[in-house]
Amino acid sequence: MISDKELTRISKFLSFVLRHQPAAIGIQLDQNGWADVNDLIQKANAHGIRFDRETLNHLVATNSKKRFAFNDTYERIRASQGHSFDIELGNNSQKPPQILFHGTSENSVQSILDSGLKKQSRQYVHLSRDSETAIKVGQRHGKPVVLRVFAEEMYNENFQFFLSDNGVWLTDNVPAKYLNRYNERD
Ligand code: HQG
Repeated sequence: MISDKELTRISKFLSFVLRHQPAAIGIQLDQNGWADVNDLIQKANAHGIRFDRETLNHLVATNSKKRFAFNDTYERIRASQGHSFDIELGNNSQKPPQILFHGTSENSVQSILDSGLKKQSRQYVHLSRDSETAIKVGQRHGKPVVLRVFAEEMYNENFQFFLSDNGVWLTDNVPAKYLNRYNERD
């Protein structure tokens, strides 16, 4: 049985090639972000990341954030969000909840409150429905801070929102006027 540590290593590798650098192992993604599963396995193995189809199925099914998805025929795989290049995820714009959350670090807060949330190196700004998720996201960058985004108001003012297959809300940018610092006691 494969260890959790090894699964995490493969998951990080898949995030790297399916979201950011497919060319690093010589695979190609189509405009919707899909890679051929057999090609992915073969080229990953050739680059020293060894796993088989069974392990990949297990990883996709058990991944904590459901980061990856197969197509209907299980011949192709893609990352559900998080890309650093433009792909068509095929999710239609939809009305978000009134409030969404963004987790960041104390170091970035002032800049965000001044200039808004920017997508930085990714295709979208990532938002969550609940503040707990935002805390976890923020912790990746340092002392976590949660920001509240007035998503419905943005939507009513013609900003687009997309819901990824794994439940992450995506939007292009959040101007500072639609943001404030969230305090659980509010
Ligand atoms: C910050 C993980 C200064 C922003 C997570 C964030 C998520 C600014 C950082 C997903 C700024 C970008 C994405 C501004 C934004 N000034 N800093 N104006 N605007 N920032 O990693 O949202 O585990 O690209 O606050 O769970 O942290 O990989 O984005 O701190 O869903 O599946 O710039 O990645 O998912 O950092 O995380 P990131 P993120 P996975």
